[in-house]
Amino acid sequence: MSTATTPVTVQKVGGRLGAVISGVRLGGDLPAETVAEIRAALLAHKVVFFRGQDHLDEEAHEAFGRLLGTPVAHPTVPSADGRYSFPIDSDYGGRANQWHSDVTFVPAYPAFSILRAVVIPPYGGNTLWANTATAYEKLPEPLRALADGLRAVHSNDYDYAALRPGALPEQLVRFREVFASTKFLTEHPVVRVHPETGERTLLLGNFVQRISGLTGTDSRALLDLFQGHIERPENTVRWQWQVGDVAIWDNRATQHYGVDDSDDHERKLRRVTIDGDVPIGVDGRSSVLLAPESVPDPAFGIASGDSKASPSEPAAV
Ligand SMILES: O=C(O)CCC(=O)C(=O)O
Ligand SMILES: [Fe+2]
Repeated sequence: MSTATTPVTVQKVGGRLGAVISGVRLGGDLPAETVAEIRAALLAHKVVFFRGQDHLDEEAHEAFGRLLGTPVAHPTVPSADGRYSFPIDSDYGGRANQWHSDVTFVPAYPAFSILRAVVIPPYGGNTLWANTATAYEKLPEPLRALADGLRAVHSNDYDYAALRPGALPEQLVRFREVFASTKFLTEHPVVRVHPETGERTLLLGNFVQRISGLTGTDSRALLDLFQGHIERPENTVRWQWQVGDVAIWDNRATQHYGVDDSDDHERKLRRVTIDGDVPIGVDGRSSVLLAPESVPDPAFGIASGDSKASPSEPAAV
C-alpha cells in the first residue's frame, strides 16, 4: 500500500534499463502523486517491475491502466470478453520469441504496455527488454546520421511460418485469419523523437519488412546492423517472472522478447496497452499508414475503419 509508512522506492536492476518499484499496490485508486512517480520512473528506466500484485484482476488491471492513458484494443486480435486485457497464452501460440515493440504495424502504436503474470512455468519463460534510446545514442556518429535519414515499412503480414517452423497448421490458420486478418502497412521513421523525453530512439523490431527505397539485400544488411545494436546483451534487462508480477514498459523506447524455453508448461499473462501518438522523425516527418486505405476505427492513429473481429486467441503480438 502506498502510504506515508511505506515509501515508494525505485531500484535499478540493469545498467541501461529496468527498475523495480516497491511500496505500491497497483489499482485504479492510486493517488496522483504515486501515478506521477510511476510515470517518471517508467520514462527514466523504460521498464519497471512490481512484485506481489496478486490482488489485480482484469478490471483492476485496466483501471490502473487508465491512470497512464487510454487503454486500446489490439487492431486485429479481438478480445474474447470485451475487455482491453489481452491474453498472452502458451496454449494458443502466444509466444513472443522475437524482438519487437508492440503493434508497430499501425501509425500511433501503443505508448505503454502493462503485463501481469497469471500462470508462470516452473522454469524458463523470462522476458527480455532492450533500450532503443541507448542503442541509438551509443551508435558511432556516422551510423546515427545514416539512421536519422531512413524510414522503414512495418506490417503484421509477416512470414509466420518461416519464423516458426514448428508451428501447427491450426496456428498458421489462426495467424492468417485473426492476427493478419487486416493487413496493415505503416511507414515509420527509423529514428523516432520520443514525444515525452525528446530522446531519439531506434524504431525497428520484427514487424519491419524493409527499409524504404533500398533493395532487399541492402535493407536486410542495415536492419541486421541496427537491430544488432538494440539486442546486445548489455543493452538489455531480463526478468524472471513470479505470479503476481507486473511489468510496465515504454513501448516507444524499448523492444522486448518473450523467451520460449519452458517446454510445454503452461504460461499465461495478460496485457493492457495504452494508446500512443503518431511518431515523428528527426526531420519532422510523421509516420504514415500505407494500407489498408480505409479502416473503421480511429484507434492507433488509423483514419477510419476497424478490424476487431470475432473472439479468438492471438497467434502473435
Ligand atoms: O511472453 C512474453 O514474455 C512477452 C509477450 C509480449 O510480447 C507482450 O506482452 O507484448
Ligand atoms: Fe509484445
